Amino acid sequence: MAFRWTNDLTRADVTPERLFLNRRQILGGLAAGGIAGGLGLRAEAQEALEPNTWEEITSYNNYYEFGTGKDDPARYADSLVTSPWSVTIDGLVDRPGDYGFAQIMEAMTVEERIYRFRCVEAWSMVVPWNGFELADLLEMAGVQTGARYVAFQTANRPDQMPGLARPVLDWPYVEGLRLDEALHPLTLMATGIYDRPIPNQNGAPLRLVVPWKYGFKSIKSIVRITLTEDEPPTSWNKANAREYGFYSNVNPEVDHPRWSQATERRIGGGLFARRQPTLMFNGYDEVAGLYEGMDLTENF
Ligand SMILES: Nc1nc2c(c(=O)[nH]1)N[C@H]1C(S)=C(S)[C@@H](COP(=O)(O)O)O[C@H]1N2
Ligand SMILES: [Mo]
Repeated sequence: MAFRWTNDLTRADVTPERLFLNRRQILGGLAAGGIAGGLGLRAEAQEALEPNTWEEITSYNNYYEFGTGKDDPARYADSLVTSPWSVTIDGLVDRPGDYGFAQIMEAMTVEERIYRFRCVEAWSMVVPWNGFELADLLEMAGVQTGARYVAFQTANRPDQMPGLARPVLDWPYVEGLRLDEALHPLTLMATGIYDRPIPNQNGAPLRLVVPWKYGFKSIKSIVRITLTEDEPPTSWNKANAREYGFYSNVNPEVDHPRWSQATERRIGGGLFARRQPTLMFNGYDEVAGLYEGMDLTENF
């Protein structure tokens, strides 16, 4: 008689997918918060931080220097030459100059930061960045008293960036932060994703990541950082000041003039996934103190 395999497990025995996906976090929670915290609320609270896949993070991008389609950067950004690379740090600093990428990496401590990422277009991801705190880089250059803002600029290379042929934005792409925002420990200079060098379409070799602000503040492929006394111009604000403010903090209560910001579509969630609620400061409540006393409807 031939051996006949029988399935001794039923669907009821399958580990609930949610718990399976979060087993690392649950174990982490057990260590940090005890049994109750580990198995209950903690697993629920950390569920949202399960990172997107490498494929999702590197194939659905905004990087208009390579075109405005979501798949244009993945297709065309290979042409960007990222080595050698240097960042000019100037303005109100003690040690202005060109800092080579290797020189920067030697001086900085790279760590992993798993951050929520919320685009102003109302989609979101969770990205496991590798990077160092912008504050450490600024300290290397020596911020002078009188500096109140930090201006950033992306590479401007028409021969390597086909999107620059079209006047979609006033090139080069520029961004800015108030100095206290720039010095906040959450503010990252990302150099990697999933422990691999950051791909060109995500802003190689180094880009800003400000997780409590809309994605367009997180400027890519930075070649210049300037400490200034006055608020610097920013690309999307220049393009449409009514729709894009200087602050651009994630705020579910302040809608974009053309769409709601109350909810977001999580990339990779599937076609029929429910939109999830957008969190104030994208869930990073620790930055609230930076905006105390400010009207965030006016300073959007
Ligand atoms: N230089 C430059 N930086 C940029 C952009 C851009 O077009 N050019 N797009 C911004 C926008 S709108 C978003 S949402 C994020 C997207 O980052 P990602 O492609 O790594 O997800 O990059 C931001 N940084
Ligand atoms: Mo964006």
